[in-house]
Amino acid sequence: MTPKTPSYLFPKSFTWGVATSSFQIEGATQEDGRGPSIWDTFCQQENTIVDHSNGDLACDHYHRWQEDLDLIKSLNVDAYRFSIAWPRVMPQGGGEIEQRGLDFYDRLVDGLLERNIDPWVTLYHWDLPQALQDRGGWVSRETVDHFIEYTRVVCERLGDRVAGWITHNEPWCASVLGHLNGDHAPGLKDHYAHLASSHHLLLSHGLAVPVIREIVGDKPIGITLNLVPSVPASPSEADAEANERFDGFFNRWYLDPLVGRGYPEDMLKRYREENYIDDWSFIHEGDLEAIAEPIDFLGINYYSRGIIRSDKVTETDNEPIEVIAIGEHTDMGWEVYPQGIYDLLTRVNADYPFTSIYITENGAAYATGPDEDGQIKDHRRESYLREHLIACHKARTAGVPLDGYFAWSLMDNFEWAFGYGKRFGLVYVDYETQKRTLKQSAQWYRELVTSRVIP
Ligand code: IFM
Repeated sequence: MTPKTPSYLFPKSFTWGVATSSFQIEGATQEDGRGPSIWDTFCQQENTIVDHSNGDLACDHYHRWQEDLDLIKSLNVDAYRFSIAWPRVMPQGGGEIEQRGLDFYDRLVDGLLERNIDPWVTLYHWDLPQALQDRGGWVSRETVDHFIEYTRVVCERLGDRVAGWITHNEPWCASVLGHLNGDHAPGLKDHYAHLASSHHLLLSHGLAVPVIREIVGDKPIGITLNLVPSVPASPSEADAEANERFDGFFNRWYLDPLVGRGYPEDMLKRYREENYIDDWSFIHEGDLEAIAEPIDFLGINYYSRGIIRSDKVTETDNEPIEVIAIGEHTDMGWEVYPQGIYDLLTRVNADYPFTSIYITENGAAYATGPDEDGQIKDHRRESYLREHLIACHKARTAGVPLDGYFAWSLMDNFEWAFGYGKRFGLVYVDYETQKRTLKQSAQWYRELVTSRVIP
């Protein structure tokens, strides 16, 4: 008898979605009263974006949103995760509210509901108003207060219709890439800025949760972390230690305080021993309790794993970095490692008490464009998604409360410091004409979400 091919069926209640973020797709950076964000400023600086591009036009989603919602509808997904551009809603970060900015998101939310798609909102996906950066940005505690003010404004306007709320996207990126190695806006390279910003991002999350809850009621509220499962490159003690440190630096620094464990002791000890910073006064009494405000779900973004070597450390901060030496890679240079999403999900579930988990991003950059017939045969993306989803299915079978999956990304877009060269979309964007074309992976994804079985 030939063995039966396993069937990977997901329940009806499982949420299937696609994701984007404001700065990466909207364009229209100077329209309808939007204030500048730190990414507008960063793009204007020299040697920040590899192709010297910016977000001025991006995917022109601000004008083409109806067409884009039709595209999402054509994928048959349950949900769309997008972020709100803070400087569109509050151009100065606080105080004055720009109604035209709020109106845009109001129309977007209604447009989704008309198409029977659940809107999932991320409040902060890195486009901080420049006016707040001028006063210290996330290094300053004042930004926490403004985030709460902004959160309230958005929830009061959209809270009756949004299905799920995410406070922050990937605070590791905002604090480390933005404040420690300078690859992202605001481009700082400073130890104090790294830790103070990470603390203020987490604090603003914790303080925002009850505010959101008070306004939106029982809708799910969470935060999204980019997590990297890692292994030592060799059995040496030094690599094992580097791996432990990497895990503390990348994963536990964000996970532990969210569940009331405070910052990891081993990391605090290391930072103290190395005199990493000498002023910890940014942590006030009560902050750790505030960060640990219970949430309804944890959002996880997974792309690849880390293989850690003690002799490979980052220039600015002596942190171990992952060495990717084996296997197939995406255009980002990231190893394709589907087992990692299983390892990560089961580890988070074993070590932390989250009762619901969503994969809020997963996907791959491949530049595949249209062939002579105009077809985009992105087999590698389809296979990447398929293998990762099989691993997600296995994680569910192993008891992980994984309740949904959002593919990154709906369409090709501005990939931060890499500009427009890295294409993560299920939908191909011709940046000259702004024409959108479904890739083969999009058609595969539609089949999956329609049948709820991995094809
Ligand atoms: O494009 C980004 C997204 O903004 C945040 N998560 C990772 C993606 C791919 O790098």
